[in-house]
Formats: sequence, structure tokens, C-alpha cells
Amino acid sequence: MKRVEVFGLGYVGLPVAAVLASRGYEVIGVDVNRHAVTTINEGHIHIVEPDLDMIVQAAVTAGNLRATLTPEEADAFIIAVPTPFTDNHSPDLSYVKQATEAIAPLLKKGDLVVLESTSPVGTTEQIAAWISAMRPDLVMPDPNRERSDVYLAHCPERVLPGTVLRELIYNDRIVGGISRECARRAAKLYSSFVSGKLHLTNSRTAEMVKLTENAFRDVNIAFANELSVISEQLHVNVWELISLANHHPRVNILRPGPGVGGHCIAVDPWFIISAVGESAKIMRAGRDTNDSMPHRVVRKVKAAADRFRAPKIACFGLSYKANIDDMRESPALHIVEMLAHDKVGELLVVEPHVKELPRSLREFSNVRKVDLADALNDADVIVLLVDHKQFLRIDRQILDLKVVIDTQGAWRAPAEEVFTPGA
Ligand code: SAJ
Repeated sequence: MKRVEVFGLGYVGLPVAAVLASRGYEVIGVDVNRHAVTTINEGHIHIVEPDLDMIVQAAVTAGNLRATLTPEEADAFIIAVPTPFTDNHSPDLSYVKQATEAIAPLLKKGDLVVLESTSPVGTTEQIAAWISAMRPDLVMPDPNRERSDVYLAHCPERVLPGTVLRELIYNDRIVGGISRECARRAAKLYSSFVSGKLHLTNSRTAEMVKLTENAFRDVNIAFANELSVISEQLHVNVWELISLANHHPRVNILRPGPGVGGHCIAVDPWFIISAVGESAKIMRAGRDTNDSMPHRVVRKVKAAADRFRAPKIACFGLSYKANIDDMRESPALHIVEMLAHDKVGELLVVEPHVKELPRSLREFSNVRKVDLADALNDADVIVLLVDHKQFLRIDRQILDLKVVIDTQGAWRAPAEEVFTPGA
């Protein structure tokens, strides 16, 4: 196998394409975004991810990676397109379908198709059905047969934005084939760059494993968020509470925050809930708790703003988590949008990872992007929404002069006192 084509050059597809290219494959990246294609072909990247620019530049310069708007023939196809959900929380597989329809006419005997996008259970089988409808000449894989004309597998991405390149190589991967041979062939391709273990299974299990990982995290963050609500009622400091409880060898509570964002953890549990309804009670409750958090923050900011006649409120951070530029499903962005909409004073937004405000905020006359120093100077109320490293270094004496709402516990008091006998 020489030529690999990656569909979708985003946070997952581009790193995969670049790493495969660095292992000597001829890699073609396909994307519908013309700006992304041009930028990559110039050896640059259109997203923020540490070190990715270097390996993309090296791959493009070596001639192993090129991007295009038009799909071409290849030996293996990797689908890494978005799988969002619709307004009623059911999965939207239209991008996966479009990619499949682009791949189907190009397929020849022996080709491999791998779905990396996080998808509801049954999607890989659905791709097989779509291909089969367009290419009745090809023998599709079957769980009970080793050989087929094309091979189809699900190898869900597992990388954490911000540490993608390390995780892409070192994480174990789940490889689920429609048949065992499909899984083996996909694993062979991934073994060229994955140094973690490659665990083989069927495609439905692989799909469910991925959804389970993110649902697990969502439910556990919901537990931390629920603790923060309870602690406020009971006058307990939640950060101290969690830190102390986590000294128990079998307790590991996650961090409460302004809500759960990103394109994965806030989305994936719905792929399970929407398929099974009532059976997913805890997952559903977790989603509701996490979704309620931004509204709590807004209520707190409004209460703080009420103390000033013409309040200036600095909002620190817009991305969905620290040290990245990604604003998809970001609770921070959602909070600022709600504050802007409700005209809660003048909003001074500090987000070091973007040059300008996102479109959803530009329409508001009460929202301005400012730099950190100006915000610290001018604001009456400071709301820490994202714990970007730039914000952690802020002089506490300046903060002492402001009304501070720290949703991340980043500026909390030093750790608890530990008793030392004889000290
Ligand atoms: N968050 C909290 N408290 C915590 C941890 C996270 O409120 O203790 C919030 C974050 O601020 C953020 C959201 O949760 O808004 C999600 O952030 P994250 O860092 O937990 O996860 P993602 O969405 O960036 O990446 C996840 C990862 N999944 C798991 O850790 C199980 C990653 O490995 C997956 O590849 C990715 O989803 C994905 O694409 O599915």
C-alpha cells in the first residue's frame, strides 16, 4: 500500500495525514475548505495545534503530502470528517455520507476504507451499505468471510486537542472491522505510526467503545459540577473538597467548570442516548447538569454586575478549554453570547488565541476584544472562563481590587495545610 487519502483535514485528519506522510506514504488530503487546502499546500496549517505546523511543513516540502478539493484514486481512504448532531440531538451523518459517495466510484479491489470520525453504532455497516448501493460490482466485507473486494473498518480517533501529536503515536487504538480481515488490514496501516497497542474487534464494538469513553468523562465531569452546586449550598469550598477527597487511593474526581465544550464530550453521549432513549438515564442526567452550568455562570455575573452603575466586565477566554483556539460548543463563548444578548454591561473579551472576535459576538456593540493589560486596568468584574496559561500568571494583587468570578478555580487560594509532626 502506497497511497493514502484522508478526507477531512481538521484537528484529526490533518495530523493523521502528516504523520502518515512522515512514515513514507504518499498522502493526499481532501477537504471542501479551499482556504485549508491552499494553506496546507503552502506548508502551513489553518488550526492551532502544537508542533503540527512543523510536521506538515516537512511532509509538504518532502513531496509526501498534498491537499486537494477533488478526490483521487488511492489504496486506502481514511474518513475524518465531522459528525455533529442535529437540533434534536440525533446524529448528522451527512458529511460521512458525502465522503463515502466521493470514495465509492474510486474504489478498486483490495482497497481499504477506515472511518476515524466518532460515529453512532452501526455507521461502518451503513458505509458498507452506501458503497454497495453505488458499486454492486464489489464484494463487500462480511463478518463470516475473510475475503472481500474492499475492506472496511472503524478506528476511532482518541487524541486530546493540544497534545494530538503525542497521543496519535503513543495511545492504544481500537480497530473494529466488519470482518476480522478488515480489522487486520486497518491495523497494519496504523501500525506504521502508532506505537501503542492496536486492539482488534468488530466495527460496532469499536464505535461503542469510543462513545463510551467520552460518555464516561462527561458523566464524571457532571459529578464534579454537581458537587460545585452542592458545595455552594452547603458553604464548602469545592476545590478544597475535591482535592482532599482525591487523596483517597480509589477516588479521582474531575474538575468542575463553566460547562463542557468541544466537539466530542458534549456531543458523543447523545449518540448513545438518541439510540436507546430511557435506558441511558445517568448519561442523560449528566448532559443536563453539564449543559446547565453556563446559565449558572451568567446568573453569577449578573449578580456581580448589579453592584456597579455602568459595569465593565472582563471575560477571560472563549475557547472550549485551555491553551487552544477551538471554540466549538464552547461554554465560555456561549456565556459571553448570553451576557452580550442580555446587555449585562460592557464586555471586554480577552482571548489570546484568536485575532478577532467570532462572528456571533461581532454583531454586539457592547462587546470588544481587548488585550490582557487593558482588561485588568479597566474591568470592574473579571470572569475567568478558560484557564489559559497567560491568565494563571496574573498578579493576585490586581485581582484583589476586582470582583472576581473564577469558574476554573485557577486563582484559588494555596493548597490545604498538611500537619507535620514535630515541625
Ligand atoms: N472539562 C471539565 N472538567 C474536567 C475535564 C474537562 O469541565 O475535569 C471540560 C473541558 O473544559 C472541556 C470539556 O470538558 O470544555 C472537554 O475537554 P477534555 O479535555 O476532557 O476533552 P476533549 O473534548 O478535548 O477530548 C476528548 C478526549 N476524550 C477523553 O478524554 C475520554 C479525547 O481523548 C478524544 O479524542 C476527544 O474527546 C474526541 O475527539 O472524542
